[in-house]
This record gives sequence, C-alpha cells and structure tokens, in this order.
Amino acid sequence: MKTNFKLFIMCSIILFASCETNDTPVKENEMATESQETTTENKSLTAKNSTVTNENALRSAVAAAVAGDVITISGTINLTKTLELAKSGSSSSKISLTGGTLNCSGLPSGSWGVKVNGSYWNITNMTIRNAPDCGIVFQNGGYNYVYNVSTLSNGDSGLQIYNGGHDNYILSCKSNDNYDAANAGENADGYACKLSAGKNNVFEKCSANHNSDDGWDLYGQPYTVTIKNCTASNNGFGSNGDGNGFKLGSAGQKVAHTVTNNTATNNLAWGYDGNGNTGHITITGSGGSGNKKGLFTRLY
Ligand SMILES: [Ca+2]
Ligand SMILES: [Ca+2]
Ligand SMILES: [Ca+2]
Repeated sequence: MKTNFKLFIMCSIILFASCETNDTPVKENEMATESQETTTENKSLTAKNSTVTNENALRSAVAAAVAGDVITISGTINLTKTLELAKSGSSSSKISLTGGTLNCSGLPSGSWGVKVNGSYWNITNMTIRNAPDCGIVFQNGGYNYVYNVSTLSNGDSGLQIYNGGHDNYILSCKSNDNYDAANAGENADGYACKLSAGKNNVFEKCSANHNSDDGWDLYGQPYTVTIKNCTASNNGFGSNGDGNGFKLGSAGQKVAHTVTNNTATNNLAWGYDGNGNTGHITITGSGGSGNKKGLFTRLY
C-alpha cells in the first residue's frame, strides 16, 4: 500500500508538472497570434505606396511614414536640408525608401545628407551625393537594411554608423570619391563604423573606391563589426588622407572584428591595419595587392 501511495503521489506530480509546461507555450502562441493580427490590421488600414518627385513630397511621405509604407523616389531630388528618417517600421513590416538620387549639394555647410534615427527601414537602389558632410548617417536605431545604395562625392564619410546604431546590414553598396576638403581629406572614409556604434553591424559585397581617408574605418568602435566580400581600392588622397583599405580599430582597444574574403587594392597606405587594436581580428580569405605600405599590419 505504502509503495502504491508513493507511486500515486509521484504520478500526480509528473502530470501536474507536464500540464504546467504545456500551458505556457499555448498562452504565448495565443498572444503571438493576437499581436500578428493587430499588426496586419494596422498595416492594411494605413500602409501606403507613394512615388515622390520633389523635396516637399518626400519630406511629407517620410514624416508620415508608418510600418509597411513604400516611398519611391523618381528621378533626382535636390535637398535643401538634411532628410531625417525618424519614424520606425517593425520587424515584420519595414518602411521602404527606394530609388532615385538625392542631390545634397544645396544643403547648409556641415549638414549630413540623410540622418537615420529610426529603426526597421529598407533603403535601397539609391544614390546620395555631394552632401557637405557625411552622405548618410545611422545612429540610435537599428535593424536597418541598406542595399545597392551609392554614396558619392560627399564632404565626409559616405556612410557612417555611430551613436549606438546597431544591427544594420549594408549589402552591395558603393562609396566613392568622398573627400573632406576642409581637413584636406583627413576624415572622409568610404564606410565609417566608428567611435560609438552598437552591436551586429555587417557590411557585405560593398566597395569603397577613391575616398580621401580610408575605405573602411572602425576607429574606436567598441563592438565587433563584420566585413565580408568587400573591396577597398585607391583610397587615400588630399594631403591628410590616411589611405588604409580597412582600418580595423584604434589604440587601447581590444575588439575582435570579423573580416572575411575581402580585397584591398592600390590603397595609399596599408591594405589592412589593426591601428593599435589588440583584439584578435579574423581575416580569413582576405588579401589584395598594390597597397603602398603593404598588405597587413598590426593584426593580432
Ligand atoms: Ca563630419
Ligand atoms: Ca584619418
Ligand atoms: Ca578614417
């Protein structure tokens, strides 16, 4: 009897425990379904497609953007001040800004062309050119996807991520001929993910050609950056341009970056320079030729 009673108690505990663990996922699934329905409903009520051909229409569309919107730029729009992407999409429903050219040559001196403080944007198939400072800057937000965007002839870096910008995925982009004349080329990199950017920023299949400072610059970047299948060529001009293909950190840092299958060609200084960062940098499959100081230096 005693043994049977013990068995009964044990079975009861097991049954109770299994009921408890089964209950939890069901509740979660129910909640997920509910929130998905809400998102779909909101999207169908408010998401819209618009094609814009001038600055006012572009600013209105961007200011009113909600998750699921697609804003298409047709032709060239001449901006007169920085375009701020402050709204956010959602993980299941991004805001798309696509197409055309943003000519930023008419902006006040010191202005960035585009400032992205929001999250969950798709920015695709676009040219951003001639901004007085950086072409496009990502900060604060994250989960932005940038595809086939060219940043050309801007007055500082073409594309910059800093101030906490995280989880940005930069794919098949081009950053050429950026040059900060005011500093004789000291600062304008093709891609700068430096100083204070957040985690999980990735560059893939991008190219940086003929920028006055470096192709890529991870100076002071506190979290791992991934750079794969990218090309840096002919960087370094003006009397102050450093001219590294890939500058991978700075002195006093110990940050491991992942730098895979890249090519550095004909840069003024090094192909790949750890620049004093003592973190272990994986440079699997990366190479290049014609860099004036050599291919690799200060990598651990
Ligand atoms: Ca600047
Ligand atoms: Ca520099
Ligand atoms: Ca630099």
